[in-house]
Amino acid sequence: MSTDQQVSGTGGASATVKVLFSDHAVNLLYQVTDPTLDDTAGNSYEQDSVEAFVSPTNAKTPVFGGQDGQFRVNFRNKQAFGGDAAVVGNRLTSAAKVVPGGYVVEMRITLGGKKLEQGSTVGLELQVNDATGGTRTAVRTWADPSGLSYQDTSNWGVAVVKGTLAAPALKNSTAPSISGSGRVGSILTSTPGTWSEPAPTLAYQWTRNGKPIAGAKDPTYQLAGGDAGTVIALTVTAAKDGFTPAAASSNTIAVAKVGSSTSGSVNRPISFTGRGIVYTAQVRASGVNPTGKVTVFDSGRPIATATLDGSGGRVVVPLPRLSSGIHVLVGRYSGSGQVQGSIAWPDFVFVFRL
Ligand SMILES: [Ca+2]
Repeated sequence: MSTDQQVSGTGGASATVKVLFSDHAVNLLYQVTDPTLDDTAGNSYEQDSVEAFVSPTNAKTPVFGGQDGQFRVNFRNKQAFGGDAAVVGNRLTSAAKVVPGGYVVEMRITLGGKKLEQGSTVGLELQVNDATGGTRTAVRTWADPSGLSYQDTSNWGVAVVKGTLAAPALKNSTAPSISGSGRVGSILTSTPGTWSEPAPTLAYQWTRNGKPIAGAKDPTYQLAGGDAGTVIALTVTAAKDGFTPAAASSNTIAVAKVGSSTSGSVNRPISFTGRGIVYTAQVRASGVNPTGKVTVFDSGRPIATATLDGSGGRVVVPLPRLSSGIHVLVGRYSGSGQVQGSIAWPDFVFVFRL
């Protein structure tokens, strides 16, 4: 675009301007033709400078609304603002460079949270101030011939977004981390890591063996029985308006198996050869339903095995026919991926010959 509207003076400095919209900002590149550069005036608008007038809402009001701003940058990159400084004062990033026959200015102006998409309209005016000998001798604009752009937005031009806009992605700078003892019942704590943009909105999801744990969405996590013998980690997702969200995962913590206790006894302490005997074992593990096998040893020799069905740790082990005499029976639980093994106290059965 070019500053073809002569607002005051005759001829004078002019600019061609490239306008590029990114997801939540307008980016401007002014190439100014002005062979004699002057910034001796006290008023910044009387120095050789370019201006952008930006109305994210494009409301065309006769006075500035809260989101409307005037952004001025002189050929030495000195900035000045018009509008509500508390709203627009931190929206401008600029650079300037003197080149043969004039100067170049880059501006990036964010739009106060307005998210652009194809077809979005933004109120926009572009201006060049030409200074000579300490006074402003010419003003040229892109669209507004009124000379009132600094107070009346209704004659500003309109920029229409063409094409599609790709939101820049947030990036993780420092990975999240988790710490804790890794014992069932203890609490894991976390730090969320750091991200490429300040103050993103963070979402937490704890994982067990790489899969999300239902409802575990807080910065801390108390290890439950079901976590025993698994690997826990945390995924943090950072989001911010105008950016594509990003996720990063923490270190992992291996959760120790829970301990168990086993008790067991025969159904009759005195029996006879040829009569059936069963050994009933009870395996207990805090917070975990034990699975695995119980093997019954007779004076150190394995004689029968049964598998826990996962319904509370109780299992009945039918024993083979026992010879006459005293038998010392011990049930041994083999443990599982989540539970450590354990051994019952001995139980005795006296078998008499019939
Ligand atoms: Ca000049």
